[in-house]
Amino acid sequence: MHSTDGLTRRRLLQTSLIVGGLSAFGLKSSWASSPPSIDLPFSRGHRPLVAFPEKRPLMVMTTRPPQLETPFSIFDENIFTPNDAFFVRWHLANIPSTVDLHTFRLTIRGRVKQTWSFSLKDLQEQFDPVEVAAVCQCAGNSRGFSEPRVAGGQWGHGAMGNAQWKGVRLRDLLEKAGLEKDAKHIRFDGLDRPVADSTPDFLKSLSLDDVLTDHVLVAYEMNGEPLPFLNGFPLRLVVPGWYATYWVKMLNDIEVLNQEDRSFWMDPAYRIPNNSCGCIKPGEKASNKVPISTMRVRSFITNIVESANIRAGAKVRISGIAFDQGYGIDLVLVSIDDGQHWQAARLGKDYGDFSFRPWETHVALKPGRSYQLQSLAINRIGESQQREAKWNPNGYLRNAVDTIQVRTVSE
Ligand SMILES: Nc1nc2c(c(=O)[nH]1)N[C@H]1C(S)=C(S)[C@@H](COP(=O)(O)O)O[C@H]1N2
Ligand SMILES: [Mo]
Repeated sequence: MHSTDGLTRRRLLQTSLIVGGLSAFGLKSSWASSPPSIDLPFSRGHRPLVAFPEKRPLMVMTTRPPQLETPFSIFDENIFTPNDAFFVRWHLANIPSTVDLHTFRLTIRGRVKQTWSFSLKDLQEQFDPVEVAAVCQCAGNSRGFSEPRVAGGQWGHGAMGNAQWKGVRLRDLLEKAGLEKDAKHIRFDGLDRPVADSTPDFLKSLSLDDVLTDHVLVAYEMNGEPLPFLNGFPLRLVVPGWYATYWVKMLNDIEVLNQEDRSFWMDPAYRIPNNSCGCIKPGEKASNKVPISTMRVRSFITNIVESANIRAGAKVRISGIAFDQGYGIDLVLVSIDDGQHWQAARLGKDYGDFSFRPWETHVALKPGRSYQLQSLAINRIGESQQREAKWNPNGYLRNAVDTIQVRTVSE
C-alpha cells in the first residue's frame, strides 16, 4: 500500500518534470551557450545531449515525441544498459502525463472465456515472477548509415539496450483468461495516443505461437527497478529476440483476436521485403512484404571509437558485444586487414541467449599506420553478419559487419 502511494507520487513529480523538460528544450535561450552534443558520422547527425526525467544526458533526435539515443560509449562501460541511459522511442506525442497505480489496470479481453483487469499489484502477487536478460533493439537501429539515405529517424548504433527484465509470463495471463478455440493473434495497446485523429493508435500484434513461450513477459521491472516512465512505466511487453516495435510500452490492453491484425502499425507499417535478406536494390520495389520479426545477428567493437588514434603494440586489446535473436552467439571474428584474415575472439560471460555477449581479443598493430578494424558475429545456427550492408527503404534489419577506421601512434 505504502509503496504504491509512494510510487504514484514519484511518478506525478517526474511527469511534471517531463512536460517542463520538453518545453524547456524548445526554448533555445534556456542555455547560455550551446548544449553539449555528439555528431554522428552522417548528414543531419548532430545530436544535442539533454537529460530528460529519470535519464542522464542522451542524444536527442526529437523531443515530441521523445526519441533519445544512447551514446555509444555506454555500451563499453556496461553489459546491462543502465535505465537512465537506455534509449527512448515513442511514435505518438500524446503520452499521458501521469499514471496513477490506484486506477491503472491491464485488461485482457476479446476471444477469451473471461475478461480480466489486473492492477500492478495483482500481477506482482498472483503470478510467478520471471526474469530474462534481453536486448531491446529498434528495427531502425543504425538506419542513419543507410546508403542511399532512407526516410525515418536517423539513428546511429545506439537505438538498442540490454536489460534484465522481470515480470509475469504473458502465457500465464492468457491461461487465466482462457483462450477461445478460434484465438489466433494477440493485439497490444499502451496508454499513448495520437495527437491528430488521422494518426492511427500504436497497436502491435503477435501470433499465438509467438507468445506462448517461456520468455514473453509483461514486465514491471528493468534492471531491478520499476520501468522508467519513458521506457513504459508501469508495464511493457518484453519479446526477447524480436525487434523492439513489438515491445509495447505503458501496456494496458491485450485483445485476443480470431484473425490477423491488419491495423496500420502491422500493415503497411513495419514490413520488410519477403526474402531471406529482407532487402531490395535501391530503386526497386518489393513485390511482397511481411511483418518484421526477429533480430539479425550483430556485433560491435565498443572499446575503440571511429577515427581514434590508438597506441600501436603487439597486444592491442579489441573488445565489444554481440547478440542475435536468441540462438546465442557461437563465434565472433575480428579482422585488422579489410577482412582478408579473421581471428576468433574470446567470448566473455554468458548472461543468457537473448543478452549482449561480451567478447575480446588482442591484435598486433604497427605504429604510424591506418587500420580498418572489423568484427563479425556468427550465431549457433550458423547465421552470420552481412559482409556488405543490405538495403531496404526503411533501413530495417541493418547488421553489416562493424567497421571502424583507426590510426596508430608509437607505443
Ligand atoms: N506504447 C508504445 N510502445 C512502444 C512504442 C510506442 O510508440 N508506443 N514504440 C516501440 C518502438 S518502435 C521501440 S524502438 C521501442 C522503444 O523502447 P524504449 O523507448 O524503451 O527504448 O518501444 C516500442 N514500444
Ligand atoms: Mo523502433
